[in-house]
Amino acid sequence: MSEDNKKSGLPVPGRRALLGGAAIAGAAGLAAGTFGRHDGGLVSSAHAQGRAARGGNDHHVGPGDLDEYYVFFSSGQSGELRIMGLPSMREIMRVPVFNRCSATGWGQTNESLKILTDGLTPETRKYLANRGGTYFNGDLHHPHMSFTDGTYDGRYLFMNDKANTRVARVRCDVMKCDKIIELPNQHTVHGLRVQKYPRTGYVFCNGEDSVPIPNDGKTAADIKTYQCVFTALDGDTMTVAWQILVDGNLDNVDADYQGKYAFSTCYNSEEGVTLGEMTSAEQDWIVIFNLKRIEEAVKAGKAQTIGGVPVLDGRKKDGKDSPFTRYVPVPNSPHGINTAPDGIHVVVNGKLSPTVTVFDVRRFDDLFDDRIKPRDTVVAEPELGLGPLHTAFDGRGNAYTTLFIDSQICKWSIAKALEKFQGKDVDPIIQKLDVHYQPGHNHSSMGQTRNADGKWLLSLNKFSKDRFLNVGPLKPECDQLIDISGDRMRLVHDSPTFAEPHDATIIHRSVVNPVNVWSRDDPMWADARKQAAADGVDLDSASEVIRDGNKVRVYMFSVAPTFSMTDFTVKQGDEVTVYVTNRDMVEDLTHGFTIVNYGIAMEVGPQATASVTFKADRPGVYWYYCQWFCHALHMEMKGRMIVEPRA
Ligand code: K7E
Ligand code: CUA
Repeated sequence: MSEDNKKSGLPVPGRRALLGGAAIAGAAGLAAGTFGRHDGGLVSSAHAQGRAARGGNDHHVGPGDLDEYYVFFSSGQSGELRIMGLPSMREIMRVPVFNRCSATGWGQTNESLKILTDGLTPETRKYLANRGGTYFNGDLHHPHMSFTDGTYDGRYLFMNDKANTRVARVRCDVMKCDKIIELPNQHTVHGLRVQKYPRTGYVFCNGEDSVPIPNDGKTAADIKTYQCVFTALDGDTMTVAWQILVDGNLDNVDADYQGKYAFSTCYNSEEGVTLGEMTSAEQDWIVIFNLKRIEEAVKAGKAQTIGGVPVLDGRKKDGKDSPFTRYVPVPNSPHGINTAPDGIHVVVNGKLSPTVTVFDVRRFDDLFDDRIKPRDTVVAEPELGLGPLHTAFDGRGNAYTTLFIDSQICKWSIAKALEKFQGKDVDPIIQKLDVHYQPGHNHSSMGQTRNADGKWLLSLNKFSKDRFLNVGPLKPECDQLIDISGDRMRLVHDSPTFAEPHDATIIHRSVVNPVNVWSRDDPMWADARKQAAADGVDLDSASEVIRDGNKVRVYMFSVAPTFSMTDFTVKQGDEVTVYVTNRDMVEDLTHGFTIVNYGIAMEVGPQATASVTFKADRPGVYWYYCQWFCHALHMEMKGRMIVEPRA
């Protein structure tokens, strides 16, 4: 029972009556096939009765009120991280990561370029040398917060770039990206989750596509030389701890609550390169990684160094398992893999199979010691509906699985699924709820931790079709908020989002504690501090132009509504670096620095320093101005850059 139900003192429907109704809905769901709308009537009548009568969660957040949860959303091919409030579903902030950002200058400031380029492999650096030094796009799928002792600890968020094989870290104190690393040897990184216990620790990264290692073109046509890689990053240093070669490919990943295992789904055990080949086998598998054995082997020097990182071999040889991995067959093309908050069960979602496969992690020790067979780790395999992709949990023993093809969320009982697998005549399905339409990921509040609180569920739907005003052929996604605090799911809110939130993490606000103002000695502008010291100027108070050959460094500060320099002069062809320090200490007082017709813009947060380097190759007068509204005289917060023509 939820807090709200307890408080309201309303009777909660008996489990027995509920299951009776659910069983009928469930059976109808399976029989009616693909596009049934079994629960529509229930939902709207529930809505009409109103929340008070039902005793559900209140999703209304009034003006000035704060949300109870942060939602950290991915943005898919937009490449950024988004922060929403739940239950209001208001978008609160966007954090540029793999994209470029016009507002903040991400991808243009020296501080962001350092983060975007430092972790690239030498080959990529070479490739990007004449293309601005960094990629312009990213495909951010999976944002996950660091853990301590099985729950979120508020330190970092980690996220993958499927498009350019990178992993980024966002600092939760300032909500800015501080590290990006490209994974060597790997081609794409898709599934990403973190070590839950004892802490993060590792960030687990699935390679999805296979290429030769090294990918230098010598064997490009020979698909037998293609190889898929699994990576464990060290989340503290953002360096590769180890990699391991696997058979097949890798899709999604999760970890246990003991700190012993990570496990990934594989949808291409066929190692095919066309759709037909990839889906031809009746079964694929999950790979289980034995972290302790891998660590010991790396420590004992048994790993090969490839691309500068230690690599072990987790492939089968002549049908025999490696010490590091076990492959467990599951029905065709599994997708999501989700560890339940009970710390015991892991749910693998069938995608092309109407089933989910439930594992008991306590059996993995026996599996690695060869005391049981791979499939002996399976404890349930209920049939839920068409296109199961991802599963969320409420901490009360229920699971919520997205059915992509059926456009539904299926709520089911883990305990009942286990009983059914034992041969008992029970139906694990409790309720099916229509969502609109084609859900991918779904998420419950705190549901990926030990502290799942069973209040809210988000369904991230890939298609919105008719749910919003028509905006042309490109439609938004549709994220739906579902109240799961009662015995039945209740849809309470639709929210459009731009391309394309795959995944989200719903975190109670008590865990997340960002600052309001930067600390002056933040590492973000350590290079600027170093340069200023070398130039003998004080970042906090300097208004100076330092000439160093044809390199010119301009130091200024800002206090609303002025820059400390009304103008500065450089020569055509100079390489100019402008450092702006925001001396305002007031919460929410961000300044900016934009140079007109030079394509230059950056954000300068309160107490922050930001810098940008460019070639002053256009002579003339160019006004610079502050582009973040900061004062009644914000329009007047400007000055002139004078570029003297070369004779
Ligand atoms: Cu879209 Cu998590 Cu990349 Cu499933 S993944 S839907
Ligand atoms: Cu400073 Cu607007």
